[in-house]
Amino acid sequence: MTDAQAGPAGPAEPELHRHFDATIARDQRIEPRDWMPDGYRNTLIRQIAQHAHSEIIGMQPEGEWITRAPSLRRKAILFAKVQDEAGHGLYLYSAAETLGADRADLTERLIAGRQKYSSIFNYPTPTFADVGVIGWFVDGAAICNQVPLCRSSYGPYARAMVRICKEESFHQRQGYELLMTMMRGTDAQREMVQDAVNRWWWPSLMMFGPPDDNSPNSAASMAWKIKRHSNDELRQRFVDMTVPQAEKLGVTLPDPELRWNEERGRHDFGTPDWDELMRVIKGGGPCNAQRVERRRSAHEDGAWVRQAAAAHAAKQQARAAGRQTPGPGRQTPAAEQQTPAAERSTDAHEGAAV
Ligand code: FAQ
Repeated sequence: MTDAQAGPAGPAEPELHRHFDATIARDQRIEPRDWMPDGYRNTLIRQIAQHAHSEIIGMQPEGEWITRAPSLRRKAILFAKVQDEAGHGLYLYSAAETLGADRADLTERLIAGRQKYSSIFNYPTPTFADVGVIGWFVDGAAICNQVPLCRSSYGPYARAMVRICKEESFHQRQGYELLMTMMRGTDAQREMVQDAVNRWWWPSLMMFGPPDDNSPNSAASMAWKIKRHSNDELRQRFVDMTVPQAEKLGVTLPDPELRWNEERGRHDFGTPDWDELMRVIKGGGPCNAQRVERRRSAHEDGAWVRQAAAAHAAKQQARAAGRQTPGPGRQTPAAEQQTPAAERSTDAHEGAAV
């Protein structure tokens, strides 16, 4: 950009817009300090916040099994997985903060029902096979959806997704390994796995969102390269990936229309119940009220941790201000310079409590 194009207060908006469009067209990343249109910023905040909320609420269905896991090994694995999900939520809230969102405000919106989270976490987990099927289907669907997000146009979101996807991939394998073990067990265990597969299959297909012809955000999100593939394309990839895994496991996917289509080189499959998806998104799923209420009470229970951390941070700041001209030989201890990390650890605490 030449100086002639930039006014005294910097470049004019049309020029900034052209620069933004050119950056997207070149497949380069938009970073927090770059100019971006309001629509791009708001779409990202909406999607990243929904994604973060999903990770945090998503700790609940499996978390219910931590105290009831059938062995120490399974308990340790499940504990680590649920803890990873807390971490994913925190990376994502941090990514939303780079866009100017306020984390406390996002949490308030979730609790007040003004921001969404994934429909999938509103279904119950009555048996331990549900833990395995969540790993296999839900983390499997998350991988299909999120690996392309590693190439999303917004830098902090794309970078957060790299680590998240590595961990989701591990989660999916642990779910599949758990189910393999159960399938080698008794008839009752095999029935338990099939029952969980029957209950989670259709809700897992709904995770990818409404069909393309009824997805109001897709056109803009794809033009901005926030989303790289359509909802239906990712749903199809998930089906194609999962069918051979189901065969190997020895379970039946509950869809009479599911079959290989030689011509397309892909599977045909039935239509999910889109009315059910809309009902669950609007709060009418089997566990919506319970999930949000649990999140609200965890947030309230964590209030004292946030207050203590804020008081600690204020004390550190006051000390640092009084020490602006340190005497000879007096060094500022490294730990005292890290107040923001101390503040962040309260959120980690709270996430872990969910
Ligand atoms: N549930 O126009 P579209 C995980 C909403 S993380 C609830 O197609 P878009 C890890 C949508 O927000 C799972 N709401 O929207 C884990 C929009 O609402 P609005 C979460 C849904 O954004 C594993 C409206 O419907 N993953 O699983 C759903 O272009 C195991 C219209 O839809 C992400 O968030 C739904 N299923 O596409 C944790 C990935 N579908 O605000 C624990 C990132 C749609 O306009 C255990 N997000 N809606 O009123 C995305 O890729 C996209 O946001 C989509 C939706 C694909 C979810």
